[in-house]
Amino acid sequence: MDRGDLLTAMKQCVLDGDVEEAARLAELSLRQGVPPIDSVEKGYVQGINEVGRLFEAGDLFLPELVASADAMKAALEVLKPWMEKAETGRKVIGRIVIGTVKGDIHDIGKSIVASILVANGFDVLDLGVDVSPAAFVEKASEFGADLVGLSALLTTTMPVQREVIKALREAGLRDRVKVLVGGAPVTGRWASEIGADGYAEDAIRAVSVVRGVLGLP
Ligand code: B1M
Repeated sequence: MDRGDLLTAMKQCVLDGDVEEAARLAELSLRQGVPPIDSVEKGYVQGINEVGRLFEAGDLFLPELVASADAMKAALEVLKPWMEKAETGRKVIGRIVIGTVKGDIHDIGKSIVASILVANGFDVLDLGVDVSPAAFVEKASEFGADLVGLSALLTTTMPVQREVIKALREAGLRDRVKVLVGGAPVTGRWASEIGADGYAEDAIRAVSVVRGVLGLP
């Protein structure tokens, strides 16, 4: 299968919610030397974005959305170690605590961002989903984080990003812990409005934004 066909098949298996096929294609892409981030962004993500559009239009329902997310996650499980391995052997250049904010269980994008940051030399503590402001504060302090990354996929959970920033300020951590926000509904304008230090549209951009925010060369 050539690379174009492989990426198309990746998109299709997410649309079909086909978990086995998603994992099989991920293995195949590794054998064929396709960079894992290309498989994710140019293959599987195209499928889940299309699923989102169909769901919004009412042409697809929650069980199908769940099946597609499961297929996406099966592929990520295969690709994650390879994404994180891409640039190993470098020293740790920063410590990051990341999570999806309280009330929100979307974790696919956040996990991709976490893996790409690991691959680029950051020590990343992933708190998972539905993380409260208090938990972000506690873990950022314990971990000695330079930056906290907040993912939100729902318009209703975006305000929790602001609450985390407030909680960091109240805990006296805000002057030494930077904040990056992201997630499909989040914008640069929103980031400025809530006083975040940075916003990244996708995982690749997150790396350069984090480097900039932390003043790394
Ligand atoms: Co949900 N969902 N969902 N969902 N879901 C959306 C977000 C939605 C836009 C779909 C739609 O209607 N078109 C809609 C939100 C509408 C809104 O808020 N206005 C929606 C809804 C309504 C819901 C439920 C309420 C549905 C229901 O129950 N009736 C429910 C809410 C549950 C909850 O969180 N409380 C729900 C549930 C689910 C599933 C569980 C079925 C599943 C998630 C499974 C999982 O994550 N484990 C799911 C999915 C899969 C989606 C869509 C289709 C895809 C999300 C995704 O994984 N995208 C989504 C539609 C969409 O976003 N287009 C949708 C792929 C991923 C790679 O992209 O997450 O955007 P993304 O991440 C990108 C960038 O945004 C960025 O980098 C990533 C990689 O490039 N990024 C960051 C993300 N986080 C970042 C953090 C950073 C920096 C960059 O720094 C810290």
